Amino acid sequence: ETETRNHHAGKHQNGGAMAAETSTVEDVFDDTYAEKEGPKPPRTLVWRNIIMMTLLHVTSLYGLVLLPSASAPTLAWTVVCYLFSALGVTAGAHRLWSHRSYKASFPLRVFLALANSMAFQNDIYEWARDHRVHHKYSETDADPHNAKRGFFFAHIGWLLVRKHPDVIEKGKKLELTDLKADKVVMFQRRHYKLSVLILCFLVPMLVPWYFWGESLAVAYFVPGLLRYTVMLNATWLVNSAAHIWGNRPYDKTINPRENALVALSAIGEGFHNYHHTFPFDYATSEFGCKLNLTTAFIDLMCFMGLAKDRKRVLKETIAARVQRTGDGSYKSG
Ligand code: ST9
Ligand code: ZN
Ligand code: ZN
Repeated sequence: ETETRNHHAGKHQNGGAMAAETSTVEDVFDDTYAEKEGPKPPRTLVWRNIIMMTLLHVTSLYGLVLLPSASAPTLAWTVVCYLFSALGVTAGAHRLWSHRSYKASFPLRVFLALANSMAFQNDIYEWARDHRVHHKYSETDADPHNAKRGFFFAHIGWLLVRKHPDVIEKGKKLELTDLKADKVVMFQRRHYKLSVLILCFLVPMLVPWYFWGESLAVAYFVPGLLRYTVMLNATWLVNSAAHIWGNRPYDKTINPRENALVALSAIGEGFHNYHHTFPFDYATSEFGCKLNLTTAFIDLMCFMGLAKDRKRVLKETIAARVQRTGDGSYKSG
């Protein structure tokens, strides 16, 4: 009830025009859902995923071995690919498409969809659907990466087993018309496999080989596989580490926490107690650009006229919430 009110309060800061469109975003915790009684359904391993993920991590270790033989431009390119793919998740799938926390113009959405394919974390539609159930049914059977099932499950285990039936049952009831109406999202979904082949594997590998004569092996294993694996793990740490370790200055009744290390590697997505308390805030943090490259990027896009209507929470709303539900660890700034 309070959550809902806060949610709308946040929206109205940007004028009534936003309200009609965004009031359908279902990212607010639903405390009316109760897990089903009785024994949990059996855990079904998905061997294809277990084998592929193991292979990916082992071959990425070879990328680490090759790292010293990579040229300086290849290392710089690796960082570019990391940031580019990370933004496709943070500014794209997460803050724009899952939470609708700001509006992006068509060219920016195309850019973010391309970056998102480079991240290869499921298509935007599937990512945002899973993410909305994660917020709405956080840390219950209907949460795809329910952190109550432990670090490993929240981190990677959830991608290696069949989903709990409640995830699918609840997910099918979510309001997703905004995603279905976005031509960029639907185009990426239709051409997902091809876009991943090109953007996650071919482009990172061929650019250093073609433009500055890097060996194909280094180009494949470093900006390709190693970059992909590190970026995946940085993302997964939000679900595992930031649901386990850190302070809860905004709401001590939920598990998500403020974790600066995760914020750093996930370019701004580690302020997870704040984010689960105020999921519609475009900065996913009270403190704007601090340890938060994604917020700086969205600000830059607004400055360039490619984005608008950033939603923020009023300072008074935050202060009241800290008083009411915080764990006492709150520090301003
Ligand atoms: C990856 C994703 O890594 C990472 C997401 C992380 C999220 C982080 C969030 C934190 C905050 C943001 C921080 C960002 C930080 C970024 C930092 C960057 C540095 N609702 O899925 P299936 C339906 S992906 C409704 O097969 P199974 C579905 O439509 C890595 N319906 O379930 C289908 O129905 P139909 C690469 C749903 O069989 C049916 O159910 N990708 C929902 O249980 C079956 O769907 C992989 O590794 C829903 N929520 O299999 C692939 N879910 O047939 C991983 C499903 O009618 N995925 N449905 O269409 C899989 O292989 C499978 O999904 C599975 C489950 C094995 C995990
Ligand atoms: Zn979370
Ligand atoms: Zn979120």
